[in-house]
Amino acid sequence: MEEKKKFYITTPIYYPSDKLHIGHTYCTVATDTLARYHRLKGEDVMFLTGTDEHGQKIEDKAREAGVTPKEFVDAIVEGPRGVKDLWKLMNISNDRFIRTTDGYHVAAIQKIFKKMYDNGDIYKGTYKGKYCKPCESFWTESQLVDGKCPDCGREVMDAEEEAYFFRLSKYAGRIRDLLENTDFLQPRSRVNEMIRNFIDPGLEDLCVSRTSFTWGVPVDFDPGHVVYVWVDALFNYTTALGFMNDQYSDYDKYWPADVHIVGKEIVRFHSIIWPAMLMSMGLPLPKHVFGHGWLLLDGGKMSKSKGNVVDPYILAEQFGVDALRFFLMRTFPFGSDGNFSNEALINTINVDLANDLGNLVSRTTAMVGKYFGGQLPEGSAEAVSAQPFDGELIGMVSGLRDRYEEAMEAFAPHKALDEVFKVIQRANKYIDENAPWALAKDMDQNGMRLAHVLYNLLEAGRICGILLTPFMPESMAKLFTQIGAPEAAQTWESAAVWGSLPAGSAVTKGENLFPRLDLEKALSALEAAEAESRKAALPAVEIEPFLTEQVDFDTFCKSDFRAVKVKACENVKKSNKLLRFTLDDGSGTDRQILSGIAMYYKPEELVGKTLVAIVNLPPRKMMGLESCGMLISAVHTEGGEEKLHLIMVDDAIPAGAKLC
Ligand code: ME8
Repeated sequence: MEEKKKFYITTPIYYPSDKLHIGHTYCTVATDTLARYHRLKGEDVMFLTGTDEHGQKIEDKAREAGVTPKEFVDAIVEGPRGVKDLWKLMNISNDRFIRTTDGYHVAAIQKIFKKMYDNGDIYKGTYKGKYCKPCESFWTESQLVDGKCPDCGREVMDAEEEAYFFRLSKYAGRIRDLLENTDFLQPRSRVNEMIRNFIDPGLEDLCVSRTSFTWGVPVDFDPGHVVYVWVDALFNYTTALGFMNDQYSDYDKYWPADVHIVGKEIVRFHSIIWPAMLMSMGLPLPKHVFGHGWLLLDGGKMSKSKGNVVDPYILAEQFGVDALRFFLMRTFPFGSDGNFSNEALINTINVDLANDLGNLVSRTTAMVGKYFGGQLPEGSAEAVSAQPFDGELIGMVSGLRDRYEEAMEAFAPHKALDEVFKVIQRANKYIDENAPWALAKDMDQNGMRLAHVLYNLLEAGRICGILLTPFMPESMAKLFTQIGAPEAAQTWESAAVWGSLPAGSAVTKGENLFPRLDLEKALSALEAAEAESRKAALPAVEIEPFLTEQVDFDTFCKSDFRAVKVKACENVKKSNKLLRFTLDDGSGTDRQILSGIAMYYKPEELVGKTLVAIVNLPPRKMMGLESCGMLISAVHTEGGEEKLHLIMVDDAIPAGAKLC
């Protein structure tokens, strides 16, 4: 038997410092779609994803959270709604998941580091320069942009310490050649960026160890040093196959990778540092690195720190996993930046999925049901009184697989979808051109022609369904059931063979694959879900920390707390905070207290209530009015909202009673 073609594809391994957002989901869905496409073609695919769990940022975040770094990353990777849960929800078909804290990986990294040290490519020196903590990146002064990190634009800090260096400069010529003269890095525009920003200014040796924190792979021959997180991270692509470890044994089978899919800000690591280290190790280079663009929100990159994250869980729950996967691949040309918006998502669902694809399937299956009881007669595949538009549709559909394949091979899933949707639109037009409802008026005369028209529509739907499977696996399985396509008519081969659907297949009009959404309603449901989830993410009830400083008894006894009865209460003019209280404090003379609680109480609710006040504070003027004392209330935070309750006491307690 002919050996299957191997295809090894990877996503970046995610940094679990926060929950993942729709930008990360974009990258993984794209990679999954490509992996599924290669499986559809019958290839032996290895699809790797995982998490990159070391580094100072994680160490810092864990300290802030009061847990160990491992506990911190475990919660984000394995915990509810964590990384693994998200990939499961999004129907990501990775064959393997690596965590860089896995023991086999850590041990392999130590061996790899030692090997590059032994061959002279790693040496000890002193690191002086700038460090961007959020990006875990070292920079030289000349690489900074306006004194800030060139990747994220944030402040960098001075760093100086004894460190190991990798002789990146030694590989500058070979890297330039790789970038300029091969198709290693794609799209081509990324090559120009790399040459201009990094190769032309001159490659400097790279600092590859740190001593200022401990959360990393220890350099086993020099205690105190941990391996730079990017060295640790990049080699995941090989250790996850079993390179320098016994955990797996697929290295010889799958390496070199066919493609690493990465976001544009990490192209530098994958197209310069990574090949240089592989050269140093004497290993073959991956065939391609593809640098995709960013999903932007309001023109800026999404990031948790900017607070404009879009939660993929909410989007998938509101609109369905397949609709979300489709939207990400359909809307943003892979390789360019794109603006994410909820409106665009809803519109794409309505236009492409509900109108074009959904309608084609539901109209066709409904008509097969209505006119033929759900089964076309034998012979309906044969041309009956052929019309020019039959040829046009069949011609377009027959060549679709090749056009789609060309786009997918060029890492352009958006172009592949463009081709499929041109066919879907053509097929919908074919319905109108043939007016099946008119043909159905005279079944004796036109019955076979009608059956042929419907067969052509089912065939167009089937072939589009096959090619859409990598994008929307679950929905396309439903489509095949509805049009009655047997397994043999769902294959890649059959997508190039018009007429593969047996004419008498059982067709059923099932549920609408993609119901139409009401834009306004969908948007407000989304906003409500986002607000709910933000609230749920906040601690339920938060109380003020206890004071550690003690107060002696005599001082405490100096505070004169009294029960006071509200005789009158009103809003203070021109203030939206202050209420003015007239109080009976038992002395026979009214007491006036002003309190900034107008957002919590209406004045009329308080009249007649007995409250607690401290009455021996020095009088204060507020908005020109004198306040003689302070009302006591309880405060806490609930679901992120500040709550306040005045202390009210039993009516049995007379005004003026001392509290002690
Ligand atoms: O970079 N739009 O991890 P990471 C599109 N651990 N893609 C986005 C995005 C957005 N708004 N935000 C993030 C790392 N990404 C390293 C990788 S690989 C050996 C180590 C993409 O979690 C980003 O471009 O910060 C990157 O490709 C991926 O998400 C992981 O980012």
